[in-house]
Amino acid sequence: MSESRHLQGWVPWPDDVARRYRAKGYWIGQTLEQLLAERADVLGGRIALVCGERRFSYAQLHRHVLQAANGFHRLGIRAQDRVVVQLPNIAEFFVACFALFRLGALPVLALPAHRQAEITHFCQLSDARAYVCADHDAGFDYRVLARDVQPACPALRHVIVVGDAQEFCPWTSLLEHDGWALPPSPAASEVAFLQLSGGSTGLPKLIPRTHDDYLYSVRASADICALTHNSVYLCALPVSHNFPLSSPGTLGTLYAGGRVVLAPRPTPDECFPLIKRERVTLTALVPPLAMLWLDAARKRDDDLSSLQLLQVGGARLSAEAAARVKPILRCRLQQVFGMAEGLVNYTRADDDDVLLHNTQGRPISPDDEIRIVDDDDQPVAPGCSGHLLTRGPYTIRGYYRAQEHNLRAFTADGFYRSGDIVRQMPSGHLVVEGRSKDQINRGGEKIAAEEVENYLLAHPAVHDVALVAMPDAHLGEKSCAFVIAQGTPPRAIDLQRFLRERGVAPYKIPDRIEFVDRFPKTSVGKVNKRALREQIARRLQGVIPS
Ligand code: AMP
Ligand code: DBH
Repeated sequence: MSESRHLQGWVPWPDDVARRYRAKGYWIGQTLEQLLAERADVLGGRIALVCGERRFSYAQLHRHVLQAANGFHRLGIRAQDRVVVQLPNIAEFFVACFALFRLGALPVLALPAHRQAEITHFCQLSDARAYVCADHDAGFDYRVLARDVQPACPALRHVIVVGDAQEFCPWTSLLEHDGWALPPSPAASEVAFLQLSGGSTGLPKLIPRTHDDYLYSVRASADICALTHNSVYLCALPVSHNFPLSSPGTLGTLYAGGRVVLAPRPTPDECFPLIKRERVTLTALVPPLAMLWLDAARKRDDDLSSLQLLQVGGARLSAEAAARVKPILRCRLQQVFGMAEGLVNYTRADDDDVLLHNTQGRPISPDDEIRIVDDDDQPVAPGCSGHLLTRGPYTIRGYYRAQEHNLRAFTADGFYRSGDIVRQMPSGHLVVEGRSKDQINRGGEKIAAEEVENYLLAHPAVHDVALVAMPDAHLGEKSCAFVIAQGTPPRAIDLQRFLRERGVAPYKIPDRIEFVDRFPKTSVGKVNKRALREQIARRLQGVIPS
């Protein structure tokens, strides 16, 4: 494969490293679509996907994929073109993504919660040629969003809508013809799609994942979780999120020949009946949802007896909550500590309760390199906490089109600076102790403080702002904006409405706004966010009156 075929703006692994990963059998040269094609050949009529009352066999799913690939191709979508895909938990997500994989075009995986600000940014940053969305979901009309996004994105030629397309291109029109004029499949070493980063600076970053590296993490995850063709995976979290997509998630289930069941919402009301009806064997949740399920399971008597494994990750799970999973849900718990940039850690089936309840697992691969360092990038003593740096066969070497940021986010020798503070047990298990990145983890939804601060600074009555995490019993953390006003302070709800009107995803809108005259400063004169976090935490405890 010549260098010039590589996607511009992608940082590949050094050649010798790539050769090693191939020689070790991590990268096997199969694309994501080829995996599905192979499963369709062998498993044909077995059910792959359940979406409401619709059931797709492996063969049917793959037939739709080829039809959609043809449809995208007829629209002019070619290898390496970017297509922003923003779909709820519906079968069309898989059809669209695998069709784009077949063409070598790159889905950009937006979340349903993203709004005009984020979608415009993804389209602009990636020069997306098309945007695929649903007509509406959870009371939100994505066609209105598309109308706002399109004028700001000159490269965007097509808006494809699942459902009532109004003036846009109907999804079903992509599936109309069977003129098989598809170009050759892409190389598995190429970038397959762009995943999203929770980020900590400026605007969200895009994460280029290759077929080779992603499928390795998927296969290895499926093996660690012992998935088989009898596994039934309930996708309760948003389908495009890295956790339910790959750890081992929906893709791991399809790899194993099992069955994926899509839940429209992650609530017990939606999920418990689905678990019973489909005899679900495993699912993945973020900690606040796990708590909600535990409470609900105690109060109701749904038949959840098919459930064998509950995975919890995305944010820190308390040891107390971890200990409640087995007695209440009568299934095993697995903690999962992962990142869309790559590295994923799992507790293992044979871990004792101490490891299971108190650690976030150990890496997938013997070739995941873990470095735990102090503020000067020097290794800490074994067992001490420090910054987690990592490198390995499925961890990226750079964000997409982010040359300058990459200098800070990666070391010169290619380690990703995760921004997590961890310590490692002698067994290799990691304990997540905190975070050095300027991010709020709102129950698994990551908020880059600087991004939201910039939105707020655009308000004429805001002189300066600092966004910090505040403790929350349900979500673990919520966001609090400390604001220095310019002139008469605006009302908090006016600032929140201002962000909403600018099309910022709802989860990023500050949960609380505190007006102050000045910020505490560190010795070098930076805003002391730690002091602000402590201030709001004390206020919430009632130590300082509001
Ligand atoms: P992202 O880079 O947006 O994919 O988010 C990944 C980040 O989520 C990690 O770097 C951690 O900060 C956080 N995270 C994921 N899983 C866990 C977990 N089990 N415990 C604590 N933090 C987690
Ligand atoms: O939070 C995450 O990004 C995450 C959590 C668990 C993840 O990307 C993953 C597993 O793969």
